Order: sequence, then structure tokens, then C-alpha cells
Amino acid sequence: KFIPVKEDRFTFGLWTVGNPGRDPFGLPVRDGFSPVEAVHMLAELGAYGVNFHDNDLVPIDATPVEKQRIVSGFRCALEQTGLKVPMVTVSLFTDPIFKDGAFTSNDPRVRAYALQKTIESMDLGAELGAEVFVLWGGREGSEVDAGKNAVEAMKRYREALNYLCEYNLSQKYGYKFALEAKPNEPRADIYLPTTGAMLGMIATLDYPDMVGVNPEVAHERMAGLNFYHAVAQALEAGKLFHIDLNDQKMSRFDQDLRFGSDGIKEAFFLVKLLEDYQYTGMKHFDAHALRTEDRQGVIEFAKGCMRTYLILKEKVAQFNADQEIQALIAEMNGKKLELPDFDFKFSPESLKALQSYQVDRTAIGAEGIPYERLDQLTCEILFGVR
Ligand code: 3MF
Ligand code: MG
Ligand code: MG
Ligand code: MG
Repeated sequence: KFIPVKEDRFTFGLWTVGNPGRDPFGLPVRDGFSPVEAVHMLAELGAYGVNFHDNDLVPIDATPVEKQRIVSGFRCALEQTGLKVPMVTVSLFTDPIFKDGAFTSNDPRVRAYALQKTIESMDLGAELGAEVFVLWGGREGSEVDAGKNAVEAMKRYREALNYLCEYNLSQKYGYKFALEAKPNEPRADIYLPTTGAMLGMIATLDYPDMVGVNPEVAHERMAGLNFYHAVAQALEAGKLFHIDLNDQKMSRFDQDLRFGSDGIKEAFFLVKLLEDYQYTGMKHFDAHALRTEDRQGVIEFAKGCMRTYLILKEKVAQFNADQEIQALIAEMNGKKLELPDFDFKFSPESLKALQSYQVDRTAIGAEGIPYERLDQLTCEILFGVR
């Protein structure tokens, strides 16, 4: 029970299980799994796929011959295990050239290099069958707003995204781009800090249908926001192309905790959202094992992410089948009420009906809404006592 299978569409990044436990204050504590080791380990655990930044696989200074050797070794591991590469991304934040951003840099040489590096990553991903290309603007931001015009930054961001969409079409790659928002870290402030801000930008692009979002639990929580709400908005807009699952204590530094390890109730409603609305994309764990762990701990971490998702999925089924809970939800959604002539669509007739609608404001204001009972029942499902 709770053993992941390919159909669950769980994926991990090479950078997640490859993470050696370095942090800004401390040295690496373990050997992370190499790309080939990661493929074998993840396949054994029942994951569906593995994702990577260009330089997780191929070092930035690799020669074309080295690149070919690395990619063919990696491809060989994929073929042996059947693991897929559903998503690829590009590092536009690690190398010093990107210290003041990539697509939004003031320096046109940096902006050109960022595009060049991204299209090379798109080529590599396409070769391995990737269908989603994630863009996280890790250093698209600022500390000193005097030096970088935020209006120009938006124009540059848009120009780069439009260029990449054109390239995608010109090569017939068929990628969907998924933009990942984060409010801060590593910059003091990152542009387009939330999923909602990304959705706003997407609507202004030349090919808005080609571009969606990749929300991440930790990022929205760092901004003090409700992740479940952010994902719901993206899903309803048809823009949930990918998702980064992990966990995070609210409003702190970027923690990338194991999925479901901190905000259990929020994780439950997230799983419920994805399952109830039959999200078919990848469930990608963008997290890493605690710095206390050795390589066995990394395996426990990866297993735990998937197992927790599957446990919550079972809790969702229990919640959806619980008659008392469902009756309460039906009641608070006004299922028993009728407004005969009014359907909330504007028309001259419905306007008349609305204007003559007799509302007993005082009586309605005095009615209780049983959220307390509903929430307690939800908690009891999660506690395992119901
Ligand atoms: C940073 C992130 C990134 C992105 C990745 C794009 C290193 O907080 O979440 O992971 O997810 O760059 O996929
Ligand atoms: Mg395709
Ligand atoms: Mg992150
Ligand atoms: Mg992420």
C-alpha cells in the first residue's frame, strides 16, 4: 500500500536527490546522487521521470565531445530503467554572469547569452523527449531599484519569452513553457513574485496559450500566501502546466522540505484539488533531504514525498465519501435553496428579478455556517481517527 507506480506521474529533479547538503553557512555533507545514479534510484522507487537544469547534467564548461559522452550515458540509464524526462529547465542563476539577472539584465550581452543558453537547453530537452520547459527567473530581480528600471525589466522579460516561443515554433518542439514564481531568494526581491503575477504577464505575451505556470508550495508560502488558492486560480485558468511539490514554514528562508512535512492540512487540500480536478501533469518534487542526512536519508526523503502524496490521496477519497462531511458541504453551498427567476447571468429579465428579490438580510445574517464542525471532521480524517 502507498507504493508509487509510473501512472502516479511522480518526478524529481537531478538537483533534488543530487543535493549534497550545502547551504549558505555550511559545506556539503554527503555525496549527492550523480545523474546516472539518480535515474536508477528513482526508477527503483517507482518514480515516473527525472527533470534537470542543463548544468545539472552537463557542466557549463563541457566541450561538445564531453557533452555528447555525458548525454549518451544518461540516455542509456533512461533506456535501461524506462524513466522519462518530462521536463527540462535552464540554470540562469548559478554562473556569475547572471549575478544581476538574465532576461532582465541591463547588459544586452547577458540577455543574449541567456537566450542562447536557454535555446540550447531546449534542444537538449527535446532530444530526450521533454514536453514542458520550466523557467524560474531566479535572479530576475534587484536589491537596488535605482539601478534597474522595473518597467524596462518587464518589457525585457516579455521580449525574451516571446523569442523563446518563436524558437519553439520554428523548431516544432511543441514545448509548453511553465513559469515559476518566487518572491525572493536569491535576490532581495524577484520580479513577478507570485503565481498570480506570472498569470498576469502571460496574458500579455504573443503566444499566451503556449505558456502556463509551475507553482511551488515553498515559494507561495515564503510570500505568506495560500498555495492551494494560487494553484486553484492557475488550474481554473487552464494554466497549470507543471507543479513543484515540497514544503516550507511560512515566510522564512527557502527550505525545500519534504512534501507534506509541514503544512499537512494545506497539502491535503492541494492533493484534493489535483485529484478532484484530474490534473494530468507531472507531480514534481522540488525539495531535498535535510542536511542531517546521508545517502540513505536521501532515499527516505524521496520515498517519503511520494508516500505522503499517496496517503493524502487516500484521505481525499475518504473525505469525498464521508456522508456527514458531504452533507455539511452541500448545506453550506446553498444546495437546498432556490432562487427561481435568477441565475446570476445578466439579462433584462434577470435584472428585474434581482431588483425585486426580497432578501431577509437580518435572518440570513443570523444563520450559522457550520465551518467549525466541518473543519474538525477534516482534522479527524487527517489524524486517522475517523
Ligand atoms: C528555486 C527553485 C528552482 C526551480 C528550478 C526550475 C532550483 O527555489 O524552485 O529549483 O524549481 O530552477 O525548475
Ligand atoms: Mg512534443
Ligand atoms: Mg524552490
Ligand atoms: Mg522549484
